[in-house]
Amino acid sequence: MSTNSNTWYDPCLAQKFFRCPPLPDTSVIIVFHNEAWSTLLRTVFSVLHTSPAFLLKEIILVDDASTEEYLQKQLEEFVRELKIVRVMRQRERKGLVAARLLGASVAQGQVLTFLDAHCECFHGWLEPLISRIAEEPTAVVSPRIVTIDLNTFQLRKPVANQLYNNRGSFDWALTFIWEPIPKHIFNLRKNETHPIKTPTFAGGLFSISKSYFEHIGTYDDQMEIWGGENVEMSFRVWQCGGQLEILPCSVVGHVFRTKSPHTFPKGTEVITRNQVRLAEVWMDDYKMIFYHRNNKASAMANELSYGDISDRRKLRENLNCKNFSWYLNTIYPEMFVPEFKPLKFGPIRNVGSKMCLDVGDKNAEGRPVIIYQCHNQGGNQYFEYTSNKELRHNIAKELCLQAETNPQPVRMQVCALKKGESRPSPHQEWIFTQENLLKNPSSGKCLHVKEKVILMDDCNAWNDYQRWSFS
Ligand code: UD2
Ligand code: MN
Repeated sequence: MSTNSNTWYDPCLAQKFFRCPPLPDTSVIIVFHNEAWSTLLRTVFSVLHTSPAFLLKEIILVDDASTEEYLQKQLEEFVRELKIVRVMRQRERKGLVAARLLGASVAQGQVLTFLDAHCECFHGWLEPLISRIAEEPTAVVSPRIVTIDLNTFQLRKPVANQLYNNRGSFDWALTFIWEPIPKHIFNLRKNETHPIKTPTFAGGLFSISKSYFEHIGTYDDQMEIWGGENVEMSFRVWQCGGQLEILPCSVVGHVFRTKSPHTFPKGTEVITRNQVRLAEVWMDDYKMIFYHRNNKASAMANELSYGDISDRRKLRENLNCKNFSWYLNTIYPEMFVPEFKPLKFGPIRNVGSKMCLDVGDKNAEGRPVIIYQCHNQGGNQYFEYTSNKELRHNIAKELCLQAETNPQPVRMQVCALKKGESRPSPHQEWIFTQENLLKNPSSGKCLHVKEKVILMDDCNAWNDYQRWSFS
């Protein structure tokens, strides 16, 4: 028996993990590309220092064609002393999926535990993960991830006795995001020892039974470099009968970076390609919601230039996986599903300035909208005119164009109309008039570009700065 030597939460501390029948052991797989020596070794040593020996079979470091000199011979010689640590090389840069698959293919543990190369494991991190898999072999389990400060490299320990309150979500551009656990679910939580079901996972730090990993189709091995594989695996695990969980008693630190440190040998388009592959395999008609928001993805889908996905479709069939609508209704009923066929969607061009309405920033909530060169990429210039006559920008949050009283600029605000309702708040209702004005009926005013500021003004069909086209 091993006790969880976690120090920040009594119920976690009190957990006992029995060795009879013996718990499975695990191979820890850490893939890296040009990772700094200190962060990589910190990850390795923290695993060695915090994992009970009987659970830790080996640590496999998989180098994804790093070019840094110190990661070559020097690294191999250094870890040779550590006995259960070894280095494998992927000669050609292929990305994290291929590297993880290479590690998994030689792993000897019964459980695979993946970690990013800039982590620090906290005492007692491993026992909950392994014992949960022993109890439920179809569970794919993640630790609670805490932040290692990007500048000071300090680990921010969890606040004692505060219940963990995050789970994984995604937006309709298919990026993984965190969200607070909805109140009605949070209120059912008794303590941290219970698994939290999560609609998606961050994808870097998790344990899975090795045989279940193989059963459920490992990864899409055509996904390159970085991105998309976490959302793919999230949908796949749920749709094909598994479960994704966060175990808050298990705590691991991770350095979250603000900018990608990676080079993309074939361009960042590989991320879009990975996303299109996952949308085509798992999302059924809901893929259209993604394509509306990402013109490049939509073009790739039309040109069929995302590679062959027949093996992945076959996998879905062989495993008898449920459809995406089941996933949304059963696993993630809280997810807002935008309209499949809004009345109009795309960029909104102002006739007078020949520029486009733009939310200006990814976090657009509460910000004035701006006018910007039309770029036809979707993103910040994506709007849809819903059947309820709102102008929504809804890639992540559901934001609506809101008429303010002149001289206040017009802003993006959280849409007042919620799932299942049909009348928008008066300030968020818009009519496209025959003269191409955008009119807010409650105030009787029209959307107007005045010296680059967008505000409400008396309607004037002769003023091109009040005329708009939705392409
Ligand atoms: C998150 C995940 C990451 C992965 C990614 C989506 C966490 C904490 N992190 O972003 O694991 O799922 O989303 O793809 O859940 N790497 C390579 N070759 C490459 C690129 C990256 O080996 O071409 C390695 C990299 O050194 C690192 C790991 O893959 O160890 C993940 O990359 P990241 O740390 O840049 O991803 P992150 O944390 O931003
Ligand atoms: Mn990372």
